[in-house]
Amino acid sequence: MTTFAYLSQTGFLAAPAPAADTPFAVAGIAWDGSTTNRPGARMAPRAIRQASQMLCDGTHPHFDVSPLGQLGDAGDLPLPNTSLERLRAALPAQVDPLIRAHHMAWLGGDHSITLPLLQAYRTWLGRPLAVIHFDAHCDTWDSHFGEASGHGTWVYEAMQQGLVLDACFTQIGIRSAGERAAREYVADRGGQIFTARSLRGLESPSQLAPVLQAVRQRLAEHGNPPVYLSLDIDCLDPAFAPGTGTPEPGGLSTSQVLTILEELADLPFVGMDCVEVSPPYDHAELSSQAAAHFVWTYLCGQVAKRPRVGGV
Ligand SMILES: [Mn+2]
Repeated sequence: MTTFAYLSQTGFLAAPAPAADTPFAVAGIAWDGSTTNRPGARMAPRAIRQASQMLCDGTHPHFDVSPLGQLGDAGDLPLPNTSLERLRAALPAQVDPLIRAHHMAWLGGDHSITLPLLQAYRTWLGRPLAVIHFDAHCDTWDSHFGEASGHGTWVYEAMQQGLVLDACFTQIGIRSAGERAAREYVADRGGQIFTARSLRGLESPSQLAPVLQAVRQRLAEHGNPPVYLSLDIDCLDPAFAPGTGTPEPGGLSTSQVLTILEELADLPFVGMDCVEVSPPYDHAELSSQAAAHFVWTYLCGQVAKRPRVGGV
């Protein structure tokens, strides 16, 4: 089974297909059937790969490592692309072997892909995960324009399904319109929310130190559980990432996000996704460049601290 999106192309950082023992891998989930506003995220994996070509040898200036040699690109998963139910039904057979073989970075796709990914990690690890969630949107709605599941419901569903540790769920960059019950849902469940407003003017490691410390302390209080990173590109201000489906002005800067990713790289991460890049609405590849830098920074932070979390 193939989709239009399953095309031969150069891998992320020009990495080859992963071998069985390749420590790290990326894979694309080119699905945007749950987008509620501007579509196009199905085209993001190839745009992010294209943007990553500018990273040359991949050596990161902060971590002083390159993931090349330890990284493979498994391409875009061949999946149904018009039915969320069928997409989610088809995902485990492809996702499960990848997360057991490699530390994965998933290239979305809209944000509805994160729920089945968390289900896969929850099953694999046998325990709920901590989550660090960058987003303009809380994604805690219990229905989405008349549908029970979509790209704005996965946080609610993940908590309802026991996939995540509510107290170790951290949201960063939240600012969209929404009723209090949705906006504060994660905090009401015991998690932490750092709104975009609360982060205005905080960019350097020292300025962000209270935020970083709060995240660390919460994880430490719960035995430092495995952490999943879900990074919606619309956490960024549209000035930094115009190419996204539901842009929200007044967002984070690329530097703010990079500071947090760099400073928290030592947390026990088990995987990440970067979602909601919409290339048709991008300008000068700003959004796909930011996404490529975020994924690359995450991977370099993990490469720098090998051996891997969990020993796999
Ligand atoms: Mn969002």
